[in-house]
Formats: sequence, structure tokens, C-alpha cells
Amino acid sequence: MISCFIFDLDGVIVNTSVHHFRAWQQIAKRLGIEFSENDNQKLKGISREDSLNTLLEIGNQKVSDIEFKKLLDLKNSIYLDLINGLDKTAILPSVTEKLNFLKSSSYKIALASSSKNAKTVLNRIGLNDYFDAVIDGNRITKPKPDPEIFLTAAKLTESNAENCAVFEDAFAGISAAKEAGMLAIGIGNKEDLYNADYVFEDFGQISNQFLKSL
Ligand code: B16
Ligand code: MG
Repeated sequence: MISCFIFDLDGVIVNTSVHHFRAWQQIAKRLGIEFSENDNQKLKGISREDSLNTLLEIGNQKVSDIEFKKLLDLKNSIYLDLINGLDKTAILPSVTEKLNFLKSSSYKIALASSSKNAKTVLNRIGLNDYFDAVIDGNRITKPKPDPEIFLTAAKLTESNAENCAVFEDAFAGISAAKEAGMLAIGIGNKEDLYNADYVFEDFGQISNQFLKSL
């Protein structure tokens, strides 16, 4: 029986994935690497460092440690510029309704995002108060697909892993949830998230009854 729901942030709660993609596109352009929306699927949910390594692999390139750090900082400043005006209009469809339902039904709710900017994003969209625990990229040592982030969420909400369900939009995030022994609910399409237990296009497709039955 599920007693705790763990939400990913980018691509699940808020539409910031497109801003991550645009920022990486600018880095790719600077490096002379062709970087498509399809390539971007590989970057979803993984850390900034792992994303840059993946981009360099795509372009078959190597850079010095100093250049690597510079590119990470540049990507982040481009991303921060892009989300400068972020507000609650960026919340994805039916997310607030689902959070209200879960809160009023006394489920535990946690946020588990690889992003080191998760708290900034959460503040800007004004959803802070819903979460019993917030775990971001600053708080973990092993990023998704490692299960650490979700196991930490279980610990902080005093939940057993088998009583947790995770909402994720990334293959790496679904892998991490499964590795943690949790139920994995994909938000996106079945082709990309074939490793999930269930997949829905968005929260509008998930009924309260379904959540209660888990
Ligand atoms: P940052 P999530 C992830 O957030 C994004 O999906 C991924 O594209 C990004 O590289 C990662 O956060 C790190 O973000 O550069 O802001 O620390 O989907 O786990 O909420
Ligand atoms: Mg995500």
C-alpha cells in the first residue's frame, strides 16, 4: 500500500525541461556539437556533470578540467537567465489539483530532484508548502539512476521504500525508483519510459481513485 508519493521536479511538476534543453543547445553550439531534441532525452534527470559528459560523448570531444568547470558554470548561468521570470504559470497541467488531493488525503509528499536549482524553482512556482521533504542535487552524492535520492526521500518521510511511489519523466529517474524498490509512475510516453510500472501523459490522466488503489 502506497503511503508516500515522491515527485521529480523538472518535467513532472514544472516545464523547465525545455530551458535545460535550450541551455545545453547553446553549450553544444559553442562546442560545435550537433544536439537534437532526441539526444536531449539522454540528459533528462541526470546531473549537470553527467549531462556535460554525455554531450561531450555525443560530439566525440574531450575538454580540460578547467574548461569542463567553465562550461558547467556557463550552462547554469544560461539556465538561470532562462528561468528568471518563472512563476506558477509554468506548473504542468493538473499538478496542483493532485497535490491538493494527496495532501488532503494525508499522504506523505516528497520532492526528489537532481537539480541544484530545485529550491529556487520551487520557491518561484510557490509550491513549497506541499512537501514533507525536499531533496535536491546538493543533498546527494550519487545522482540518478542511483537510488540514493529516492531512498533519502523515504528516510526523511519515515516511509518504507515499498510504500513509496515515484512520479518521473526520465528513464534514469524510473531506473532509480525501481532500483530503490519503489513503484515507478512515468509522466510522458511509453516508448521512452518503458521501464516504468505505469505511464501517463500528464496528471490530468491520473484519477484520484487510481492513486488510492495503489
Ligand atoms: P541543475 P529533475 C534534473 O532535474 C533535470 O531533469 C536535468 O535535465 C538536469 O540536468 C538536472 O536536474 C540537474 O539540474 O543543472 O539545475 O543542477 O528532473 O531531477 O527534477
Ligand atoms: Mg525530471
